[in-house]
Amino acid sequence: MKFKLLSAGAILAALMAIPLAHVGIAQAASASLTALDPDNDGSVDLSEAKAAAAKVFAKLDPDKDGTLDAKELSGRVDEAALKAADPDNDGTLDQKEYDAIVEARFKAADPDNDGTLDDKELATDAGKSFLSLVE
Ligand SMILES: [Ca+2]
Ligand SMILES: [Ca+2]
Ligand SMILES: [Ca+2]
Ligand SMILES: [Ca+2]
Repeated sequence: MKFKLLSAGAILAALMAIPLAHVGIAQAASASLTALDPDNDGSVDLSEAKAAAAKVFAKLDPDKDGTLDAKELSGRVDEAALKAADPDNDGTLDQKEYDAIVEARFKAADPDNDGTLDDKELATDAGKSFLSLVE
């Protein structure tokens, strides 16, 4: 009888551990990753990054002229990076130019080169510099 009670307790503990384990996994993913990972596979691929970048681009472009000037970029891209990313040299980034920086920073943040960024990669300096463009 005592043994049965213990087993019931053990089963109960096991049952309770399952949802707790799930919560643990959910909490392990950063808010940044969760927001950038609509397919919920635990990493950001380039198409998810570009979709997020397009949303940020629209948000940063209140005058809707299709380009971001230094003011609209508000520190997300510093002067040197803006120059480097602005081959037509008009002092602003259009969506294509913005995408190109996003892609370059995505690749820089992906040292294992598997085409996705996991939470660990997002937490690096390169990962943060990528995040500054997509959130
Ligand atoms: Ca994903
Ligand atoms: Ca604009
Ligand atoms: Ca330009
Ligand atoms: Ca990776």
